[in-house]
Amino acid sequence: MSAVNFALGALAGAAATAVAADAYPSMMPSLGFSRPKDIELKYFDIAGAAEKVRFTLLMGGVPFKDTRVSFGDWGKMKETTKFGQLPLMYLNGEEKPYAQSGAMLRFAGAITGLMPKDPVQAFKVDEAIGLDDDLRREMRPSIMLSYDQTIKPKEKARKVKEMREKLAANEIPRFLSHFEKMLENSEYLCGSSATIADAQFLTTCRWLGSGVIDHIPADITTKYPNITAFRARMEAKPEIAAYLNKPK
Ligand SMILES: N[C@@H](CCC(=O)N[C@@H](CS)C(=O)NCC(=O)O)C(=O)O
Repeated sequence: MSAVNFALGALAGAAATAVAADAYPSMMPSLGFSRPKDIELKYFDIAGAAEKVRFTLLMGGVPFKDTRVSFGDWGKMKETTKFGQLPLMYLNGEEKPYAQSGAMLRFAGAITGLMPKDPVQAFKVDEAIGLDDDLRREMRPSIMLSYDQTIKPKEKARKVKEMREKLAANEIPRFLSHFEKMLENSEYLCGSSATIADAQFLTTCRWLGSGVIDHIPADITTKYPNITAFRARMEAKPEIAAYLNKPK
């Protein structure tokens, strides 16, 4: 192919891409590779590790089967699963699922276009996700302790309270201040449009502010105006609003 033909081909390709983008915006990210026709996401009937994936698929307009597993059924199901954990994702009705919510999040980002293809932009998104992972890691010891059956209830309650009060006073505000700053001059964590990092951070904001984590005040995120506006902006997205307002 001559240089001229190559350039014309590239221009024609760009024009066709622009037309397709207008006509079928949700198809755009899948150009050049196949998007599965059928996606099933299997998880417990809670937000937990799957909500960020659900939010991403919803925002990207990718239909998926949102299967919920009851805790009662989990006991016998656990041994049959890939790593003994949920969530699991099934593509195109295949018998063998994929595991790991972080991998599912990036996959969902790739097929929706909510994970930037540009390496530097993707770097920023992964950086924000890493920060959110760090915040969640800080929470983990007190969460695990609250499920520990080997400690006397009174002693456990005392320890959990002590740990959570420290988290609410120190670590959580420290992380939230970083996110607040990231949202100072942009509507989303990594710029003017939502990415998978926003899907994950929205999940964290909703969890921290849910009032269900003992000793973590439900207003812990509302002291931050940028985070509060971010959460409202994300929750107002039609697909997310419809999902959140769906009667349980
Ligand atoms: N790194 C995994 C962690 C998965 C995980 O810890 N799943 C928990 C629920 S959030 C689970 O399946 N717990 C039930 C069990 O281990 O029996 C991921 O992100 O998918």
